[in-house]
Amino acid sequence: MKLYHSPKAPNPERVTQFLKAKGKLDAVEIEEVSIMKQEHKTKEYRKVSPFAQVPALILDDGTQLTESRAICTYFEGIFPERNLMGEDPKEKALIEMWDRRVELMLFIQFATWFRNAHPAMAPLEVPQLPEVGAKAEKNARAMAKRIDAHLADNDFLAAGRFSIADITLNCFCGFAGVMQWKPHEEFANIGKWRARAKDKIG
Ligand SMILES: N[C@@H](CCC(=O)N[C@@H](CS)C(=O)NCC(=O)O)C(=O)O
Repeated sequence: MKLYHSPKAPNPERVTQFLKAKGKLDAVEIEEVSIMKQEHKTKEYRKVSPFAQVPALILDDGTQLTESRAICTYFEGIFPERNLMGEDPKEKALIEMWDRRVELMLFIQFATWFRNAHPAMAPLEVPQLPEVGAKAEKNARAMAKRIDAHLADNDFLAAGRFSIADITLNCFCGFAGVMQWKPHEEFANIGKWRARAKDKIG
């Protein structure tokens, strides 16, 4: 099994932090792909990931898996300890609910802002649309505020314990720095939560 990874890119980081939290990072062969050098757009890499995205996981039988959450679901199945996606139907649903909220309402909004506003993204986002970026920034900031309010009464995002939802939010906090935004410094509850989450990832 081989994992194609781009260090510092948030979706690949979601998978490696997930493995790290399980103590299984060393169990997987990792090959690095440079997005900035556009290595993910080569003919060779498109055989691994037809949509030219990172991460991608190739199983020993040749099965291709992309989408960071789907790859995490696979790892949750083969490395059940520590459980990060829920033990019972209620936990599974709560964790998925928060993970999707973070991904769709914060992470993707932020990525849309970044891709449409940052000069380094110009070769990848053609054309860049400043108005789209501005709208997405507003959405991301509003969602960060809602998450901060939720964390005022909760140590972790979902089900009263550390889960993939916290990993997704932790990756987001690191990624936000590309726009000089530090939600964990701007929002006190996110800041306290992040210290707890980092402790669990190791
Ligand atoms: N929904 C996908 C998104 C994957 C994705 O967008 N990966 C980024 C890196 S964080 C990428 O490959 N970007 C290359 C590009 O946009 O050209 C997932 O969760 O894995």
